[in-house]
Formats: sequence, C-alpha cells, structure tokens
Amino acid sequence: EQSYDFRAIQDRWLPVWEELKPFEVPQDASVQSAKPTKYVLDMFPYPSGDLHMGHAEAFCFGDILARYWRGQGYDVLHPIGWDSFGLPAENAAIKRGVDPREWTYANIAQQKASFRIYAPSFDWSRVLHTSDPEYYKWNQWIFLKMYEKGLAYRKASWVNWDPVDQTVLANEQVLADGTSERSGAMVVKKKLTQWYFRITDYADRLLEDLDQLEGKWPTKVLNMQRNWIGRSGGAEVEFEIEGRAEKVPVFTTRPDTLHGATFMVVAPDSDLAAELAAGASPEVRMQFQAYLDATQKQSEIERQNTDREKTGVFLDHFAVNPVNGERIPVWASDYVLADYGHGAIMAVPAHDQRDLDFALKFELPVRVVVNVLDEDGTPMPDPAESGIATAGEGVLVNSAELDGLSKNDAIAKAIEVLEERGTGRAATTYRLRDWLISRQRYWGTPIPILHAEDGSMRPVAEAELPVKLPEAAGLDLKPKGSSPLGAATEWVNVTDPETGETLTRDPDTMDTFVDSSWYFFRFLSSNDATQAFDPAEAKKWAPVDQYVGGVEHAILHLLYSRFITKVMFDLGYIDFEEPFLDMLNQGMVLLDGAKMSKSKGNLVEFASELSEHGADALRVTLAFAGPPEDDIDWADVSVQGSAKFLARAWRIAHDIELSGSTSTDFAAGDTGLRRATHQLLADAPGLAESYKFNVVVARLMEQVNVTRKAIDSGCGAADPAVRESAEAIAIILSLFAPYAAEDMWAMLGHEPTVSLVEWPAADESLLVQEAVTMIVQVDGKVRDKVTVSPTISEADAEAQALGAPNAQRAIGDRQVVKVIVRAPKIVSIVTKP
Ligand code: ANZ
Repeated sequence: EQSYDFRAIQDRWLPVWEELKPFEVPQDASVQSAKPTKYVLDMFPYPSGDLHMGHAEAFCFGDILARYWRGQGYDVLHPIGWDSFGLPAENAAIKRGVDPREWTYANIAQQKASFRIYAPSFDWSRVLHTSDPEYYKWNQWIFLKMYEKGLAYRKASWVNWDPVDQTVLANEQVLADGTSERSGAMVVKKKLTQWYFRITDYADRLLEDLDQLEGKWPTKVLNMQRNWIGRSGGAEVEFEIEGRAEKVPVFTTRPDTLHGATFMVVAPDSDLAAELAAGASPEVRMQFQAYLDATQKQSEIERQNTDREKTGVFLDHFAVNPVNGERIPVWASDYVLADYGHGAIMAVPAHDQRDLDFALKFELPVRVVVNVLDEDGTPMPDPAESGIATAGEGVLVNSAELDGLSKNDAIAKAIEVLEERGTGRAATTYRLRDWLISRQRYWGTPIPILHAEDGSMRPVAEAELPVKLPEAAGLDLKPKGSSPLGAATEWVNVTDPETGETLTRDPDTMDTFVDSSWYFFRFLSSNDATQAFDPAEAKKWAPVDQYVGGVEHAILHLLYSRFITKVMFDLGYIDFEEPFLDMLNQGMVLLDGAKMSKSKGNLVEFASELSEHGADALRVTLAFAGPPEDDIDWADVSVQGSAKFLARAWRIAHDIELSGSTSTDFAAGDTGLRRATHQLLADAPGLAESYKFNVVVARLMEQVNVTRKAIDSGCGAADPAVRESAEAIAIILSLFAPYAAEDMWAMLGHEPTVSLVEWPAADESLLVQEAVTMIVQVDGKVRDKVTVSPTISEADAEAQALGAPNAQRAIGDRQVVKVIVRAPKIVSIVTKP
C-alpha cells in the first residue's frame, strides 16, 4: 500500500509547476483581468551563501499571504530578486582572491536552487539582481533625476570612517561603544567630499505620512521611524559675537529661557569653533587643537552620554545676548554636536542639566528664569546649590516682558519678541541627516558623473547609461580610502567627443541602500529596457499591499524606500506616496534561546533541514511554531510532528481515492462533519489576514482529526462530507504545504494546481450559532428560560420574553405594567391585576 512520501511528492509536482508557471502574472498592464490585485513582497535576499533558516521563515510567511490572496480571488504579484551589490561580496572576494562577480552569482545560483525546492509561489519571470547592468542602469537614472532636481549634491563633511574596511559608515553602522558593526574597529572621523541625497527636504512628509500607516505597520517600527527623523520645534536665535561681522544662529527648544542664557557653547568640530580659535591667543589655539583631536576620537553616542564629566575650552570670545545685551563667554565643548541644529547653543544652566554640569565645573553664572514647583507645590531648590536643573513647567521671572507668563505662553511671546526685533524666529530642527550615498568601494553602482579639470561636473547623458562597472581583474580591491575604480585608467579617463576635453569619471560607487530603495518598482517592469518601470504597471499593482521582512530594516531601508517613493511621486511617475501599506516583521529563528551563527557553531542549516524533512514539513513547522512576530526556538519545535500531521492529512485523500466514491453531493453528506468543515472555512480568512498562521495550522490539525474519526468510526470515507472536508483541507493546506496539498488535490480527482483554486464560501446555515440562556421573571419569580443569541437586541429580548409559554401562563390576564430588560441575561416582567 502507498504511503506519504515527501520526496516522491516533491519530485512529482516540481516539474508540473515549472511547466505550468502558475504564479507568473503578465508584465503588460494592458492585459485585462477582472480580478482585483495584491502585491505581496518579501524583503529580497542578500546572496551571502545558501539560504538560511531566517530566509526560510520570512519567505514562508510571505508565501502564506501570497497564496492566501490568490485563494481569495486576487491576481497576486509575488516577485523575487537579489540585493547583490555590497561589501560582504567584496570582502569575501578579497579574502579568497576571486572576482566579486563570480562569488555573487554563484551564491545566487545556489539560493535559486534551494528556493526551487522550497517552492515559494514566486513569479520567476521577473527575477532581478541589483548587480546586473540592466538594473543598476536605473539607479544611475534615479541619481540623474535627483541631481537635476538638486536632490543629489556633493559636500565636504566629517564622516564616520572605518579604518579597517577603509570605508565610510552610516551612523547606525557604528555601535554604542564606537566600534564598526562590520569590522569591529574603532570608528574615527574623517573629512571627505561625498555625494548626498537631500532626504532632509522630505523630513516633514516622511514624519507626517507615518500616521497613514498606524495600525498597519508594527507600532515599534513607526516609532523608530519617528525618532530617527526626530523633529523638534522651537526657535532660532541670533547672537552677535564681538569682533565678528556675521551673527551666529543657535537652535533652542526653550526660547522662553533666553534671559537665563549665561554662556554660549559651540561644537569643537564646527567651522565656527575653528574660526574663533584661529582668532584667539596661541595658548588658546593649542588648547583648542588638543581638545579637537580628543573630540574626534569619540563617537557621537559617547558625546551624547549625559553622565560624562563635562570638558571644554574657552575660545577667548564673547557673544551678546540679544534680549538683554549681556556679554556672555563662548566655549567649545563636545556635548554640542556640529551637525545638529546650528552646531552652537545658548547655554541655560538653571534649566538644562548638561549646561548646569558645565557651568558648575567651569564656575559660570547660573540664573533662574523659571520658577518651577515640585509635585507638592513647593519651589524646587536653587539649581546652583542642588546641582539639579529645573526643566518643568513654571512661571517666568527675571525675564522682563516675559515675567509672570507660563512656560508655553513665554515660548510664544519670546518668539514674537525675537521676530519683532529681527533677532530670531520660530524654527524646527530634525535629527535626520542627509543620506550619504558615496562609497569608496568597487562592488556597487558607479556614480554617473564626469569631472572636468576646472572642477566642474557633467552628468552622464541618459542615453549613455548604464555606466558599466569595469572588470575587477587587475584592480586592487583592498580598501585604501579611495575608490578602487580610480585605478581603472581606461575606464576613468574619458574624452568629451564634442570638445575634446579630458574628463574623469567619478570613481565612487553608490550605497547599496540606493539599490534596495526602489526595487519594488523595478519588479513591475523588470524586463523593460526602456524605462525604470512602467507607470501603468504601477497603477495596476503598486503600492506593495503586504511587505514581509526583518525588523533590522525598520529604520534605514524603509525610510529610504519611503523617500524615493515620494520623489517618484513628485516626478509624476506614481500617484501614491507610501510604498508599503501593510507590514509584517517576523521574529528570529533561534537555537536554545540563542541567535544562530557559524562562529557559535549552533547553526541549523536550511539545506540539511530541507533535504531531511522536505519543504512542506519545514514550512508547516515554521508556521505552527507561534505567532509569526515571535522568535522561534528550533530546539522547541518538532519537524517530525509536522511530517506526521501531513501524512495524516494526505491519508484522508488517499482513503477517499481507495473508497472509489466520487460523489460531490455534499448536501447529502454527514451534517456533523460538514459543520466542522464550514466553520473552518468561515474562520480561516480572518485568522490568515491577522497573521495568525499558527492558529490556522492548529485548526487544520483539528479538521484532519475529526475527518479521520468520521472515516474510521462514523460516516466512512465514501461519504460526500468527507470529500468536502478533504477538499477544504487541501485548499487551505496549500498555503503551508503546497506539495502535500497538490497531491491530495490530485487524489481527489482534480487537475493541478490547487494553488489557484478559489476558497469555497462557508455555508452560513451550517455554522454553529453561539447561544446563551436568558431568564424570564414575572413579578420576581423565574418562570421561563429561552435560548437566544448573545447579541440579541433589547427589543427582541423583550418580545421573546413576553412570548415565552411559561411566562405567558404566569401573566394570564393580568396587565403588564413594566418590562425591565438586561439583554441577553434576564428580562423582568411586572404586572398588576
Ligand atoms: C536652550 C535650552 C534651555 C535648551 C533649556 C534646552 C533646555 P532636542 O529636543 O533634542 O531638539 N541643542 C541645540 N543644538 C544642539 C547641538 N548641536 N548639540 C547639542 N545640543 C544642542 O534639543 C534641543 C535643545 O538641545 C536645544 O534647546 C539646545 O538647548 C540643545 F532650559 O537651548 B536648548
């Protein structure tokens, strides 16, 4: 007798699916379909080796949703591609002496082979690799569009520099201890001329549009985005510095405290500090230089640590407080950051703790300008004495026209006064910085800019794109602080065909976050050589309805994708401004409570799990382990248990086949089993849509059990209700175990593929109605009990109670004077003769 054999089943259906290509959707918006559409996307993989368990999990969840929506009658776009540029490929290539191209594409081939067996329902006709010139051509096109709009620009600035990898790092690639996330080296600051995208122009929209995603994205992710943008409202106040023609602006959230500003602090690494120090005595100059050197060894995170002992250098200059004409000393200190606000602050020691710590250390004056009370209504102790700055609500003092006002009124009034005098204005500051996109590495998209000898720049003509990456052979890829492309002489040097002028190509490559900031658009038209994507396709499919991926991308990838989407909107290519409508962040796959890694030696290999247990058992295990947002501990799951469940499900279809019955007269089937089947059909959609995949699997397990019971000790395998149940099981099971489901579907006499079958609707009349007992009292005595729906209305409850036979008997010919209804529990009837 035949038994469940996952290998045989995989071998049977893979070639059939490959022939059928059931998940391809035409790349032609003019092909009409009456169906609504869904775009379901998993964050695309990085080809660092074979697929790992994290991929298995994320792609399992994305695939459940893609398959679910097909079952609900949608055309579903579910594409796959590879994020194939980037440092790891290059570093691995350097280590092994192979071409990064070869290494990358070999890994992609391996991942493709694993995916083929794992069988997510991808549209393979749209596959893309960001390292293909056909893809990165459009990165360059986007760059040119941004350049045209003034959104791509170059500036010299201090950047995080990884001295081991010899490359620029983004802030979030620098760990809290100041080391590089990549190499572990202490990160230093270095001044470089770099390309930036002006994302700060979009800060307000990026912040405000998050409100549209409330309830659709995880709250944690929304908050991380908000904090990263970090908008603060306040004022910009201009201070004169004695001996300097131009005034210096500072940003403050507390313009109400201006009368309490007793000194000014500038960031040591700001241009202003350098300028003021240059005009000071040789002694101050030396002190300042030493202090600047020390500051540059510190990470931004260390500098923001409020517990640190304050340090600083007096710059031998004085500023003038614009509201009271007072001369205040100007200091340099590392707690002021060069690239936040204006890189200079008015220090109000009475009401800001950092300023107070600084004032107490360097014996600077502390002046209270807000009388702050504690919870009991008693005045807070003097900050100069207690060492505690008072930041709360209070009434203004020592502040001329602001005296007597509350903090908020004083903020408004102070701004008014500043604006009247022309020495300040309301202002908003953001934590968000412009996006540094240039990298001094080989394996990325070349920046399509030509430099002339006079220092001017020419964008490469659109018709000349792509600017192809030169071959790696012969180039020294080892990091050295400038791009390896600079040494590709033949590539770098270009003669302008019109003027004969010698031009050089920009040797930097783009941050790979550029590649991933718009790949969801390229999937719409991945085979179109004439445009980045077809706006008509975008109208049909985009935005992405469901995005699935790791929370490690909660900040940058999502922020950059949202930014580029808004740029595309402004350029008129699309009519929406948010790229991802719903998002699921899956948990991690752990082993014995720990993150798996090669170095810890606790790696569960996806490839070996796949060959040992098969795709279906692996996928069912991942889906059944718990809510998808939670971590899965591989030590706690049972892949064997999943395989047993699949065998039991499969055997139901097998038994039906053996029974020889082909009746589809479901209405004639066993009612008890039919009720269970229809309850499953009624409940599964809501569960799937709220990501309760584990509950759907549990319900399938129950259904398999009741069906088995019906076969063995009930109506028997030939009963049409058993077939009805088996079909429902196969259809819903196809979300999790496409091979077993397809095999069941075939045994039930259907053509492939079960994956495109629309879910049967639940028959309402077969659903188990919930019911409660309602008590009917007449003149204080319980006379009857009626079964009612828990949601019964007051009017219906009253009618039911009055109509209940025993209640009617008790009422007799007495007159009902009052009916008190407490639906659905009790109805109390009061009568009189
Ligand atoms: C005077 C003042 C008085 C301030 C007071 C606060 C309290 P957030 O909320 O984070 O935006 N600040 C401004 N620029 C800075 C920089 N480049 N580096 C370090 N600190 C800077 O913080 C804004 C406040 O942080 C500003 O308001 C300024 O100090 C400081 F009772 O100005 B405040």
